[in-house]
Amino acid sequence: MKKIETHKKGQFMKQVYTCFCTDVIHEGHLNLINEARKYGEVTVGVLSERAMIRYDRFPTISEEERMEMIRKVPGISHVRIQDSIKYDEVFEELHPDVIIHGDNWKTGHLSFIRDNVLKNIEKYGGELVEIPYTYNPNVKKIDARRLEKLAMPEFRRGRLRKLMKLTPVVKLMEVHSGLTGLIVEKTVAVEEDGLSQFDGMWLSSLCDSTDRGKPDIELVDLTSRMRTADEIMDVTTKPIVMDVDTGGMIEHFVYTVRTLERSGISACIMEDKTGLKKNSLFGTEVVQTQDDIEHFCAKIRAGKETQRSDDFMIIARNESLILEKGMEDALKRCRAYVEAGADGIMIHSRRRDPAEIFEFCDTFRSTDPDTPLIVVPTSFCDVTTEEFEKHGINIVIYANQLMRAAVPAMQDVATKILVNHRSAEVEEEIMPFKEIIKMIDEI
Ligand code: SPV
Ligand code: MG
Repeated sequence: MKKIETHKKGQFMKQVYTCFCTDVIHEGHLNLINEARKYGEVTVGVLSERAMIRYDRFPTISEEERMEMIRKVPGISHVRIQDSIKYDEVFEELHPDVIIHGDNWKTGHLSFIRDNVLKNIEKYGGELVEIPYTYNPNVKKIDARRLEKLAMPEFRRGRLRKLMKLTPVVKLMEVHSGLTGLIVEKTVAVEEDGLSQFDGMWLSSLCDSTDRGKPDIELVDLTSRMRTADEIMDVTTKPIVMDVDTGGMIEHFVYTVRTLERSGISACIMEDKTGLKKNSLFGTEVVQTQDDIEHFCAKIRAGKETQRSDDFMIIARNESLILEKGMEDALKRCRAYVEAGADGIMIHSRRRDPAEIFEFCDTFRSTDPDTPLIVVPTSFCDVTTEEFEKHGINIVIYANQLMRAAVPAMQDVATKILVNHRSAEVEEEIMPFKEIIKMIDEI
């Protein structure tokens, strides 16, 4: 595309570009715009919602509202959507003479974006202007308010449904404590095509029980499970999906639904088993009883009738493949669960080969294009999110990997300290004390 050139007092003005990824305009942004105006005509890119959720926080206002907010800032000539954290398209289309940005992107994962801008400047020409990032008490307060909104129960609860519209596959990671919550909240990976992070958290019954040294048999009661949820919610903002095992008796499940939705949990996943629940990955090695369709449907219906908000989801989890009841049984049951009001279907398998999962999803999708499908690829761990997307899967849950990573690391360190009669030998492999302190933000 041809470069835009604007005339001012008989001279061509330089084209200046900056990208905003914010819900609030504060003095830092105004500073940046004032600085940008000194170089020429200013275009502001508004990072799309789709790109924002991969790179930063979930936006608290809509894309259109963010565009409108920026249009109102004096001194800006053009506002456009930037649909990727990478600037390639911006350079191809606008050929900006100047890119202006705060200097906070020189370190950490944000340096990926800076490197991408420098590569584009090498290819297309242009100049990078970096101005000191404004981070005073006022800006800090605005930032804190934004975080507070994200953590509020009503806002957090509705995010799962919003996420399913924004991203092809929602990625949830297991949490079982405030600390694991922080890890899922803050981990950002640098990939070839940009940055990525987990969309939300899975409050696994297995890991919540294991963390307490208890078996995964519905022994840890709702009050204790909610205590874990509260600790996680205290320090995070991402949406939470709660594993509610069998949901218990219908008369009890309705109370569970109220408790979960009021506290800001986005969804619960309830499995179609009854009696003494055992972990699904035991399969047929232990006695596990499947609920009958009518009773499980009645439980779903009771939950749906009880919930007060529109955004809370009750997801039905089917165990037919786990219990070797066959594909027909799985499909028949899941269709009945959707009919009863389930907001999504989790189909489980304990085979390494994903063939039965794919067959289920393809067949289910051929008659039901909309109901969200959820999988837990603990056994079929070779499958990537891109492959799941091709089979119409909407949510992927990494259900226990943080717990499984932590246990052998702790066992190894404990053994080495015993063997060496001191801790010097493990110092190299454990996190420096100063770093662990820095992980935790103080209010
Ligand atoms: C959990 O994480 O507790 C689950 C998934 O229910 S599974 O362990 O595969 O049954
Ligand atoms: Mg479980």
